Amino acid sequence: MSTADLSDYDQGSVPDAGKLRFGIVVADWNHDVTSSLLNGAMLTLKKHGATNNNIVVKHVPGSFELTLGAQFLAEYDDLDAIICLGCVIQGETPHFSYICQGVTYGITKLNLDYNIPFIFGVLTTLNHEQALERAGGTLGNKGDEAAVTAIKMAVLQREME
Ligand code: DLZ
Repeated sequence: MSTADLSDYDQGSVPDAGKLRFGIVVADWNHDVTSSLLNGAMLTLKKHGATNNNIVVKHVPGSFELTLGAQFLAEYDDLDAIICLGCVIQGETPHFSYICQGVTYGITKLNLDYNIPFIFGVLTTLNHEQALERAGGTLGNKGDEAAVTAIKMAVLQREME
């Protein structure tokens, strides 16, 4: 059993996000879970200084489409970091594994092909309950964690430019 809170980060260590522009691409599959991830990410970005005007949100059908959705954002907008939010829940067939592999590989490739961070905010769980626990439930919110990671990586990129 897991006890880690995904939202348990050192608030003081998060840089100011006031001058940064973020993209969020969110999958509509398991909408109850992904809308909570989106809510967590938005609140966390804003808590650290980002404004609504500097956050672009786009929806895609499923987690498999996150990679291309994120690439569209990178190509057509001027962003400092892109957060990918989705939730893949294991079913009775190997479909789960293929979607997880596809989106993991896709987001990794985007990170290496573009010079901005693409954040992996995808829950991969055995059931719906585990997903809810990690989307604003007892184990925190992976959307918060993704937002903090986006801020830190965007600032790192700017520092090293
Ligand atoms: C098809 C499918 C299935 C079975 N399960 C999920 C899931 O748990 N989470 C998710 O984000 N998407 C799922 N999808 C949809 C795929 O991601 C994708 O949208 C379709 O295969 C079409 O490319």
